[in-house]
Amino acid sequence: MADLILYTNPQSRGRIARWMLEEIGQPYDTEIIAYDEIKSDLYLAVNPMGKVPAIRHREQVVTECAAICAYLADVFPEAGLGPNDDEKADYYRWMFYAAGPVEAAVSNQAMGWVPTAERERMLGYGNVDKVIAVLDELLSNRDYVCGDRFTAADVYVGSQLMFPMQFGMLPEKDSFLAYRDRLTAREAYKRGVEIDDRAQAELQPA
Ligand SMILES: N[C@@H](CCC(=O)N[C@@H](CS)C(=O)NCC(=O)O)C(=O)O
Repeated sequence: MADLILYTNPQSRGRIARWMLEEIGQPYDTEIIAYDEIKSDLYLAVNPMGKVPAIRHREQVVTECAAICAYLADVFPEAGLGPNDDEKADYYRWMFYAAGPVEAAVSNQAMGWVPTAERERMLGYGNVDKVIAVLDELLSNRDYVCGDRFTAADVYVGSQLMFPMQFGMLPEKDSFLAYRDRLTAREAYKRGVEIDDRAQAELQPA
């Protein structure tokens, strides 16, 4: 049994953690959690939120995709996916931006909730158009979150952008499409997709 376990469902944000694990290249085991067992006592003991993904590394559990990406980059520095000193500002800034403002703006919009102009200042993201414009400007000026080098921040920021875009929840800006093409060309990304697609087919045989 590996030191590292991924708890996931192939139709979930667990694909983000899977991609990150494939980038890290360490051996790991997978426990597929079906949606009808996600609120079981057994799984709630791993993540009391009853949400996937989670990872267990030795005796410790990490939940939240952004934290999982940052944690793995940190504890496996040999993969070179954490930030160098001069990359830390961008790395943390944009990873937290994607986990906070981007996630909230995209989710609220998908639920059909749009804040009134007076309420925007109470929200961490203001409005969804602003969130998109800031991301567009960032990715129009650089290839990766930290400049010209791929890091764990790209696994997370890229996923927060690619998954909503795939479902029409974010616009297909040129900068987003070019970034997506750079990320999806990665071998680790392709391996992750293949593993999860296979797991999904096994859960729902044709
Ligand atoms: N903030 C969490 C979100 C995790 C999440 O929402 N997972 C969904 C699947 S994408 C889930 O487990 N839903 C099952 C449920 O709530 O019953 C993260 O970033 O990991």
